[in-house]
Amino acid sequence: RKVNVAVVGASGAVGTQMIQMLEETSMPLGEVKFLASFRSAGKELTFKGETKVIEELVPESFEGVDLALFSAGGGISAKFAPEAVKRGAVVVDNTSHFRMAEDVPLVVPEVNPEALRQHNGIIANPNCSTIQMMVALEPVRKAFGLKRIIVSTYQAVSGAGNQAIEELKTQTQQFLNGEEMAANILPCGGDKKHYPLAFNALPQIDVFAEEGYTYEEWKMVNETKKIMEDDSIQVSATCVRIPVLSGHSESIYIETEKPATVAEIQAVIAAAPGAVLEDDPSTQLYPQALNSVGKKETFVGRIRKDIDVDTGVHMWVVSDNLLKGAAWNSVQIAETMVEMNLI
Ligand code: 11C
Repeated sequence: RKVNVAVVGASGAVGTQMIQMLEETSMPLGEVKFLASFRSAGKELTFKGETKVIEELVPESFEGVDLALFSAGGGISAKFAPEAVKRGAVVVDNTSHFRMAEDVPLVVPEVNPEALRQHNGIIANPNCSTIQMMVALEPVRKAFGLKRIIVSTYQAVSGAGNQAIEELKTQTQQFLNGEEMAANILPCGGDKKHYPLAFNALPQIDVFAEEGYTYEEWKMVNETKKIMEDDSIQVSATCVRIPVLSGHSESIYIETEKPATVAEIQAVIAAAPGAVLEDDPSTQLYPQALNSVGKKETFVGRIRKDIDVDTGVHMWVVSDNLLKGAAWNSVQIAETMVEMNLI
């Protein structure tokens, strides 16, 4: 059976990659339509060599749609995802709006595909920085148990959208021209102060929340426990934006239940679905943001034991935040659901 698809938010940084992932998907596609709010409706895009006009998003847009991929902000998902479900569509939502709702599965297909069976119409795609950490750590958790995670991220600007990408490019040019850098968006559109990202590192992604952590940091904490189905795992995060266009990098420290050697950790990661081991200090092989762009996998390297803690291990984890972190994970969820006869 062919799957009729609606993409909500096709002109954004994630939406553009969503189109690419749908062009490459193994799912049998029926009609594919692109939807956006009044402002972007009428714009044209190319899908599989054909020109498509972005239609205005209204509740009736979802008549006859089997799969709706949302990536147009939490407010749009809150309003229109239930409308899509009401009309019989399965929604894969890339925003944070439904992620922690009890009746909404939060899925990384390599980690918890069985959670998809509990869906009530909406499946949430986790935050990009959480997804790549899950791909790297699930094989370690399965083999050796996982007590604790301390992660510091080095996140690319594309996670903050197209306007933020443009802001970084402009600031870079301004800096090189000896001009003052204009900052109106980053670190976070929703906060009062703005700082340049070019030639800088900003320890703020999203707004501040409880206990001095930002929402991005809380997402990594809460989503990890939900995806790994274990509230006892201790997680804390520091999320930092750096002047990289795409590819999030993460320095991850873990404490396992059972001690494991570097070779044992390398072996389980090398064998894990979706993960690629790039770890050889003797040839300076390690994951790099630039090399991850356009790839669906999560790259893991710099695996080494902590100097003091017997069960402590450090690693460096990199993935394309717009692909595995967003568009690919969403389409992969849909492909998995088709395979499981859930769409
Ligand atoms: C970033 N992780 O890199 C954010 C973007 O909850 O889906 C994704 C926000 C989200 O800025």
